[in-house]
Parts: sequence; C-alpha cells; structure tokens
Amino acid sequence: MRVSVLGLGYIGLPTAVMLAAKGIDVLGVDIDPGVVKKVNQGESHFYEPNLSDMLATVSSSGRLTCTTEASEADVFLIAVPTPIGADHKADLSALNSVVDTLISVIHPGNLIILESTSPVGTTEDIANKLKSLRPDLIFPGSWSQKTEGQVSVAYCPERVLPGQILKELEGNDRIVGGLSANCGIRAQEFYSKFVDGQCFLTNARTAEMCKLSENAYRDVNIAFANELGAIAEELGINVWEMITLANRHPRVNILQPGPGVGGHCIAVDPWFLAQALPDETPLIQAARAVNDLRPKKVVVQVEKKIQEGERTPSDLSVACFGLTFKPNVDDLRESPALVVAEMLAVKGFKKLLIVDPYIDQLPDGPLVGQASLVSQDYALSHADLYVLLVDHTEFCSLEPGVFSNKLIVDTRGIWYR
Ligand code: SAJ
Repeated sequence: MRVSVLGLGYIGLPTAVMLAAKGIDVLGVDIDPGVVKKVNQGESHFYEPNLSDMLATVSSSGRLTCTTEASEADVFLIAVPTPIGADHKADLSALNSVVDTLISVIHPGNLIILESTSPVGTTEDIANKLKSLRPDLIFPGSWSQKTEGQVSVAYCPERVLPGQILKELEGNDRIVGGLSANCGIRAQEFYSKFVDGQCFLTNARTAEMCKLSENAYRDVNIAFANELGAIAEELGINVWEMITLANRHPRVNILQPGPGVGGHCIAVDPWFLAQALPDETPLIQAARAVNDLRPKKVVVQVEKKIQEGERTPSDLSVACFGLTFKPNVDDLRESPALVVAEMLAVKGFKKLLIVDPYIDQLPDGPLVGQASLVSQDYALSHADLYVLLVDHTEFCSLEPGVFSNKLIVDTRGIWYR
C-alpha cells in the first residue's frame, strides 16, 4: 500500500512519519520546496518532541519520500491548513488547490481522506468537485443513498495536541466519517493499521461537526475560566487557588485562565460553526470575544501594576516571559503572548526584554527594533517588571528570591500558586 500525505505541516508531517515507521510506503507532498527538501534530508521544519529522531530513521529507510507534485497512490490523506480570513470565514484555498492536484492522479480503488478541520459539508463538496471533473469514475452517493463507488471519500479529523502529537496519533480514539457507510468502513480499516485507540464510524457531516464541537467546547470553557479570572481579580481572590478548590467537586472541571487563546485551532475552528449559523451561536461567539479580549486586558493589568508601584514606563525595564501560543512548543501562530508583547512594545518602556527558550529570533513585526530576545538569567537580573505569558517548564521552577523587589504580572498563575 502506498499512502500519499498531502500537506507536510504540524499534522501531515508527523502522520507521514508515523505511517512510514509502521512500514507503509509514504509519499509526502507539499507546495513548499524548502519543506520538501528539508524533509527529504531527514529534518523537520518545526519542533515536536521525538519527531526529528523518527523522521531521520524513516527517511534513511527510504519509506518516506517527498515531492512538490501529487502522484498516484492507494490512499490520499489531506492535511492542509484551513484558516479563517479577516471576515472569520473559512479560507479553503489550500484545500481546493490540493483537490485540483488529485483530479489527474486518482483511479479506481482509491481512498481519499480529509483530516483538515473543515466547515460541515466540505467532504461532500470535495467529492462533488472530483465527480464533476472525473466523470469516468463512479463516486459514492451520500450516506442515505447507499450507492457505492470506485473511489471512497471520508472525513477523519485530526485530534492531536501539539507537544504530544506522536503519542496521540497512535493513542487517541478517532471519528471516521464516511460519505457512504462503505467509505467509512474502508477508512476505519486504514486507521486501525496504526491507531491503538478506537475508530468510531459515522457519516462525514457528523464527523465534521464533531471536530468543530470539540474545539468550540474547549474555547467556551477557557472563556469561562478567563471570565472567572476577571471576577477574581476585581474581588482580590487568587483565581488559580479558587479553581483548584472548585475542581475538587466530582462534577466540576474548570480550565485555566490565561492571556488568551492561541494556536491555529481553538481560536479558529469555532468560527466555522458561528459563520455557518450566526443566529444559533451566541455562546460560541461570546466565548471568542472573551478570549480575544484577553491580551488587551493583560496590558491593562501591566499598566495598573506600574501605577501601583508608583513607577513610570520610561524608567522601567520590562521582561516578557514566553512568546509562543502555549507551553513547550515553538509555534507562534495566533499567539496571545505575542500580541501582548507587541502591544507593550509601543508603551515607551526603558527596555523591553523577551525570554523564550523555544525561539531563536524575534518574529517580524513591531518587536523588531523595539525589544531584545535575551536569556532568562539576563531578564531576571535586568528587568524591574516581569510579565509571565507562557508557562514553559523552564519558568516554573524559579527560586522565590528572584522575585524580590520586582513587579510581577503572572497571567498563568505559576508564580502565584
Ligand atoms: N489554554 C488556556 N487555558 C486552558 C487550556 C488552554 O488558556 O486551560 C490556551 C493555551 O494556552 C493555548 C490555547 O488555549 O493558547 C489552545 O491550546 P490547547 O492546548 O487547548 O489546544 P491546541 O490548540 O494545542 O490543540 C487543540 C486540541 N483540542 C482540544 O483539546 C479539544 C487538540 O486535541 C486538537 O487536535 C487541536 O486543537 C487541533 O488541531 O484542532
């Protein structure tokens, strides 16, 4: 069996590597020649625990090869980005381009699986497009029509957590949504080759909504935690202690407040539901608004702290601890920590220092020329105000002495517990 993984990003590359490690011949396809070159040299273009070692092994075994052009395979697994535009609408341009490249390479017997998070109905749309452009092939009917085809199409959303991707690719349960039942069964058989978790069969639309609901659920619950954080701050209560205590209730599990919700999934996917049905999604939209407002509120917290300390910005050196969207990853996409740091960059501080053990240069934008990327030791000894934005492991075990005579804003509660 030859599997072609289309899109070698945060999901596609680890999936391709894992399939190859299981002895499957994998052809990776990506439009970025730089990514293809790097992966063919056995190197990853981003950090994920254990990925580099596994990639080097499968690359030298010849099981994983990469190109910029799609070619024939038995299974096509699509894992390209599906972001939102400025209008919060799904941007399916990368997905549409990939589907275009499949038109000339698919043949009877193929199984096409979409893993990218997508609005409900996308899998059907893909099948309809391929069907219209390849009238020589028989495509499956819908779940209710029971028509089987020569080409199977299914939706199986990725569910892995950055930082634990390789472990979760094998261990997590999967939802397998077939366009028809037979498509689903074929996809289920495919996943059972490498997934230890259970693979649950349903139709493609249910699987699409399931994925969106998982991430919207988390977003709504983080928004609730952030709202509790705001209430607790006004009332002079340590929100992290309060949540720890509330979570001792057998049916309560409140998430953690923070500087906002980042990454390419939780801050994005709820919009796929909200855009489709704006009138039915007031809660989902409110959660997005609460979480999106968090970076501004953190900046207000910083300003308050400076006033309380009777200091002025121009006589203060400020250090931001963490820039990535969550702990122990090198990913800056949609990072609320980055938004906070960029807002602080225009406040006229004597110095703005940035510490992040996972990045080696400041990203393009307002920080360049306004801030310096420094070591943790340098920041601890040169800054007057510490702003903790990301709970990287490296920041969790500082000696209490380092905080004396310093102003502190801790958005993750790791220094206050
Ligand atoms: N966050 C909080 N408080 C919390 C938990 C998270 O503020 O209690 C913040 C994080 O700091 C980060 C953001 O939320 O900025 C998102 O981080 P995350 O760890 O919750 O999720 P992601 O985006 O890394 O991965 C999510 C996962 N989805 C769910 O947990 C429902 C993962 O399983 C999905 O595969 C992934 O989205 C995806 O690709 O869709």
